[in-house]
Amino acid sequence: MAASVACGQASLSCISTAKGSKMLSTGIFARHSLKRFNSSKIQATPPPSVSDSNANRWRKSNTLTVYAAVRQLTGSITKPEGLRFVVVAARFNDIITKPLVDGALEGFRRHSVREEDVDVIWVPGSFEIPLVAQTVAKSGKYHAVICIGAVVRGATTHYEAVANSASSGVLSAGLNSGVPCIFGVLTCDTMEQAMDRAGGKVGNKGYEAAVTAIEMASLFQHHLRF
Ligand code: INI
Repeated sequence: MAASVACGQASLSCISTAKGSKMLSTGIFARHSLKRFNSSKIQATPPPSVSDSNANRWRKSNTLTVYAAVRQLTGSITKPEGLRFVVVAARFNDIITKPLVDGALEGFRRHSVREEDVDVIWVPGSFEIPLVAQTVAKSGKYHAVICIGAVVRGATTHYEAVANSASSGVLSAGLNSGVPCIFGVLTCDTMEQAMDRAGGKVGNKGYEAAVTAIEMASLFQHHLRF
């Protein structure tokens, strides 16, 4: 049983259909008037800013087919109870990695992860992250590992080697352990770009990594235990 719902940038939420089954809706879906064609097919009305001649194009590009009987599994970032995390951080370029770690800890705090459920391990450089990440991931003590480093092209000739080793190594750590290993290693051309992402104008990638870790840990804990 398929249903068409409007799809916008707003986050997904659930509504009930006439038959009581759950369907996904979006902010646009909620904001604009709805026509119910049958128990499962729903269409949103374009907002007033969309002209009549563009209305059909709007409907087409803002419509997502949702199958009411298909389960949509996703992790939660609002219920971190019982989840434990470890941050593996590189000291190299610590002018960048310290604020990234702070950002990650702030991300945990703001999402109600208790301080005692987070450990931080420091390693010399980003090249050392994957082995430690894999070791802690396999320990069974944590539900997700956050890897934090800063590889800056301008500062090294072996940028490619360190950056590639860190990214493929963190990927392997996750695949080999079955525990989410989140890639919070910045790979930037300049120090300025790195600073922009460590609490500067582009935000804090450590904070984002923490939120990703919570969602992935929750997804595995609640939906992927086969
Ligand atoms: N480590 C980093 O985390 N970032 C870098 O930019 C970097 N540079 O520029 O070389 C770096 N090098 C150290 C590397 O990670 C290892 O610690 C070292 O090679 C010893 O294995």
